[in-house]
Amino acid sequence: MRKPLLLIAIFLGSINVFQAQKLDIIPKPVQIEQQGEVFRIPASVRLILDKKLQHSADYIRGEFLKSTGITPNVFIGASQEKKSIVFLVDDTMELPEEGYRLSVKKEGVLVKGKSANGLLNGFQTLLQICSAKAIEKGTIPFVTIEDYPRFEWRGMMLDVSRQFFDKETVKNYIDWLSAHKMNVFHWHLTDDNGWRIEIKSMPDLTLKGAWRGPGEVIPPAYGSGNQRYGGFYTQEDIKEVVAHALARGISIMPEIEIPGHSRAVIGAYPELGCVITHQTKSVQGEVDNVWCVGREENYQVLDGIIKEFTELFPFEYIHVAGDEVNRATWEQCPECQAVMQDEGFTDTFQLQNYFFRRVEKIVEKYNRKAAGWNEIIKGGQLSPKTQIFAWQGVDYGIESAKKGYSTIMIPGQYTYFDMAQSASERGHRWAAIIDTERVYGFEPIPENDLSLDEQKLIKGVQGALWSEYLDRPERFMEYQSYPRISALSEVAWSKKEDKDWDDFYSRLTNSHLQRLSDMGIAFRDFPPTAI
Ligand code: TNX
Repeated sequence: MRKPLLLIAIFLGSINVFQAQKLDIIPKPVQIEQQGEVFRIPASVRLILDKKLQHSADYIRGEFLKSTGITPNVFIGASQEKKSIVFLVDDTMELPEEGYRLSVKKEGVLVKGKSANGLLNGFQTLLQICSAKAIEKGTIPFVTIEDYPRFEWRGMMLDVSRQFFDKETVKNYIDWLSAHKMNVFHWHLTDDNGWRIEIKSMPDLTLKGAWRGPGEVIPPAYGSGNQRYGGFYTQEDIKEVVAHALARGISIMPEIEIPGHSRAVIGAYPELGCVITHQTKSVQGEVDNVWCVGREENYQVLDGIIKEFTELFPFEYIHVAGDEVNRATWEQCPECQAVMQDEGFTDTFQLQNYFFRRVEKIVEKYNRKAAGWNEIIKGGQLSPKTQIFAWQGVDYGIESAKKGYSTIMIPGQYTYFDMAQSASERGHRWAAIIDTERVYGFEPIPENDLSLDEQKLIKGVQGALWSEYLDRPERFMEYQSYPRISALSEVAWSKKEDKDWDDFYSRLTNSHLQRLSDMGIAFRDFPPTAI
């Protein structure tokens, strides 16, 4: 008697699984149930947005039209009218902050979340459902979804110093992140090869420091030939991009590269560097690229720069770098040596720690927290609020968490998208050759090496696109980013136990690559479209 029932159950179960896969959502939601029927979107559909989502109204209207071909009538406020699509904040819901529930029924579509960003995540899922290959345009299958992220920090960094990307390109980049439910854009705004943000109190940072090549203070670099090359964002541009990101649920963490990687700054304001006779080179072969940390006036200058950053960026973190500092410079600098003697330091990592303790104080004075690359945990304690970005490898993230710091895993070996994707492709190779499957296989929590409390300090995961090798038309940046960021988004969002490369690959190739194409992304195809 029981066997047939069991068989029917297995049969129905497999239909359900089959249907769920047809929606091809990336990153994969936590729970999804389909009912088989569809909601037909009326031509005059009403989209009713909670007032907490007002800042996203234009964005939502535009994206809905692109995905469905239907222009919605958008209303702000609360209403449960039939056949409409309703987005409602309910802060009493038992769901993580950025989670959402989505239901599509005969009566209409309801997206509920605890926060505006939760609703935006639900909106991205809705857009993906509407654009899945198996779905008839203008319809939405009946479905119930409950979904929330695994990690609260799901970031991506773009280096706009080595190559400059204009503000429209950056805005597009942010749109694509948002489509993958990523929530932090880490904007690497300064480096040896160009300072890209207008600072009113120090105009030469951009007048001089944003340009390289003949006649400029920064030598030509990374394939830009002998042409004058450069560009920067005005403060108005920055405000525009920050608002654009906010409407898409993305926070922007700006980065100021200090005290190393500062050739552009020191070219523009030589007095900020150390006065030394024997130059040594940084890892990337630069000279004169380190701030003098022994000169008192430099801390006032930094205070002024950080102040302007905090006026432009509302996010809680300011990234103050600290990677690959050519500390040998400080060994020859009398002012740095004087500080070392006064403080009783025996090595330059202690001097680096002294510098960052002072920078943290400035950042915290403006009610923000500092973030930095993993080298800054050397040489002494930091403020417990400071957040560490473990780029040199998972072991560095383990060390950071063991020391009690909030840690973001961004290991070069898995999430550096400037690395080549196969042996024959362009890109850096120092960390690894990284194809999409390798990114997908990355596990950010090294369970065997950390206690449960330490594991909680792994706040999230991030990718990085350094741009030394992006010296080709802009679209090369897209080729390096996608679909590797699609894989990263699933590492960051979906449950560990739900990860399955074959299943991801089928969702990717079945529907998602087409979505990337529709967004205008010149992604790397399978097999690669060679470069
Ligand atoms: C190391 S990652 C750097 C960057 C380079 C990158 C190239 C990090 C914090 N520093 O300056 O662009 O390698 O892969």
